[in-house]
This record gives sequence, C-alpha cells and structure tokens, in this order.
Amino acid sequence: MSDIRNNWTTEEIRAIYERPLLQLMMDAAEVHKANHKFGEVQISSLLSIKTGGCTEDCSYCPQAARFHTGVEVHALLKTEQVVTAAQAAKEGGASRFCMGAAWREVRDNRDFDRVIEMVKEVNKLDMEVCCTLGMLTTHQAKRLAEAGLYAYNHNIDTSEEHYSEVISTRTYDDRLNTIDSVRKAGITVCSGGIIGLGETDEDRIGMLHTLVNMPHHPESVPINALVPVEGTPLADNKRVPFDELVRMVATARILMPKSAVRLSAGRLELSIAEQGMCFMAGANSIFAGDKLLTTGNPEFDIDKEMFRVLGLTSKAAFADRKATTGEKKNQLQHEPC
Ligand code: SAM
Ligand code: DTB
Ligand code: SF4
Repeated sequence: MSDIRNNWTTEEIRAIYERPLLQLMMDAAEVHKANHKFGEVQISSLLSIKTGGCTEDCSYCPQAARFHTGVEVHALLKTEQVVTAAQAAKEGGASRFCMGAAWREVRDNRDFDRVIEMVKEVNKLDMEVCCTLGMLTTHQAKRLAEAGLYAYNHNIDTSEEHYSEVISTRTYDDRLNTIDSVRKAGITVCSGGIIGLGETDEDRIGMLHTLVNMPHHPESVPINALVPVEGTPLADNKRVPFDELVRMVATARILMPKSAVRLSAGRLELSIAEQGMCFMAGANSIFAGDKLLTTGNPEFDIDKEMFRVLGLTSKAAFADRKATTGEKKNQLQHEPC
C-alpha cells in the first residue's frame, strides 16, 4: 500500500513528473495495482442540465456568454428529462450520473430547488449522483448533501499562478472555498483540471501540488485535455500530445493512490492504444456517452470495443458495492490524514 501524504513539496512532485515515461508508467501501475482492482474502470455519464449563457470568462469554455461559439442557450431541463437520461446512462453501464450547469454560482432560487429534486430522483436509481453547478455556499452544499448528493465536481483547472491567465471573473481562492464547503458537508470531492491551456510543466506540477496537499485528497481527479472550441480564446491551442496526458495521469496516480483518476475531456482524439497507456498509468474512470456537456465524446460502441480490446471491466455504483461488500462511503477512498 502506498502512503497517503498531504505534505508534498514541489520538488518531490517534479522528480516524479520528470521520470522517463515508461519508468513513470511502471511506477504508477504498481501504485495502481496496490490500491485498486487493475483494469476496473468507473463509468460516469454527463448531462448538461442548463446550457450556455454563463457570465464567467473561462477562456476554454464554449458556454461562456461572451464568446460566440454557437452553443445554444438552454434553460434548466425538467426533472423528468433528467431522470430519463439518468436511466439510459445506467442501462449503458454508468455508475455515476453527473449534472452540469453553466452557472457562475448557485443562487437560492426555484432553479436550485429543482436541482435538489433532480438529485433526489436520480438517487432513487441507485446511481452515484454528482453535480457541477459552480460556486456553492456551505448552506447550499448542506442542502445538496441532505438530498443525497454523492459527489460535487469543482475543478481548480490549473496552477494558482496561471489561473488569472485563464479566468478573470473569479479567483483560485473562490474555487478552494467551494471545495472546502463541499468537503465540510460530507459530499465527496471531484476536482482536477485541464492541460493544454498554454500552461508550463511548472503549472501542471503546481496544480497537482494544490490537489495533493488538500487536507483530504479529492476522491475523484478528472484530468481533462483541452477541447479547443471555435469562438473561445483558446480555439487555436494545439491538441495535447498523448504522452503529456499519460505523464499527468501517472503522476496524479502516484500522488493520490486511492483516488479515482478520470481520463476526462479529450478522449475523442485518442486511439485505443493511447487510452490503454493512460489506464496502465493509473486512470480508472472515464466519462462515457457520445456527449460531454456540449462537445463530443466517443460513441458507446467505440468504448465497448475499447473495453473488449483492453480487457477492462466497469465498476458497480457505490450502492451496489455497499450491498455486496459492506463498504462505507467514507472508507471508500482513504484513511483520515
Ligand atoms: N459552471 C461550472 C463550473 O465552472 O464549475 C460547471 C460546469 S464547467 C463546464 C465544468 C468543467 O469543465 C470546468 O471546470 C472545466 O474544467 C471543464 N471544461 C470546460 N470546457 C472545457 C473544454 N473546452 N475542454 C476541457 N475541459 C473543459
Ligand atoms: C470535468 O472535469 N470534465 C467534464 C466534467 N468535469 C463536468 C466537463 C468537460 C467539458 C468539456 C467541454 C464541453 O463538453 O462543453
Ligand atoms: Fe461558466 Fe463553468 Fe463554463 Fe466557466 S467553465 S464559463 S463557470 S460554465
């Protein structure tokens, strides 16, 4: 078993990050095998429940109102539409259902009441329910927890130093405060970032440094490769080379041995072999379904073929695991640190 540590120095992280790629992959695979069922992949499904028209200026995001990306604005979906989508995702093998809203922050209004209702309804399907709704207060996080929310996604995206180059309408501390409220409410934390934003290796190391030194490691760590979208300031950024993604996944796996490392946006550009290297290097979660929030993702049949070729299996939802193993939500990821 690997140690869970929350006192990593930047130098220690850099020493891991800079290992020769095959060595790094082997080291990460070892940590992965010691802490997880090798080849088992948790499948999440995403649904945009409120699309576009967002007031923020996140320079990667097709849903920011100020960029002309062609994304159609859509008001909050009806609960029945969301439940139907969740049911279909479950039938397709997803154990987690994640609802995303293009909001800067949650407001205490009727829309939030409706999201609370959605969380309760999807929970009845025995799926792990996740939301990503922007900034939250402690009180709002508590309401979500009481409704049965399992996870909250709130990415730090990049290093603290690079943050203001990417987003100017909120601060890194705003992000960290929301993550703190989520943690205090007893909801599991899903937090990671994006590579390909124009950041340096030092920024990538800095982002991992922030994640790993949180009082508890996030239970899920999404590693997104930028999907450049026409109309956004980052539209012309180069696609992230696959080896950089593998390096990021492997370093995250070694630093956060018990967390789920999710190979997130950007899979459409990766071959089965390249994704296979990410799974070898410790990725054990994906978003499945032909759409992320507004951009494309591999079709169901393509992922099914990938699972067959690589011999991957899908992980059951927490509720099902609890029934068969007696596992408790808080013992899911790691001991107190
Ligand atoms: N509005 C909420 C927020 O910002 O937290 C929730 C939705 S937001 C779209 C969720 C995450 O998607 C962002 O934090 C970012 O990491 C990721 N994301 C958005 N656009 C992306 C893109 N073009 N490529 C890769 N990841 C992206
Ligand atoms: C995460 O880290 N990646 C997902 C999810 N969390 C919400 C979102 C990716 C969005 C990619 C761009 C889009 O489809 O709009
Ligand atoms: Fe809005 Fe979230 Fe997109 Fe930023 S990432 S513009 S907060 S939807």
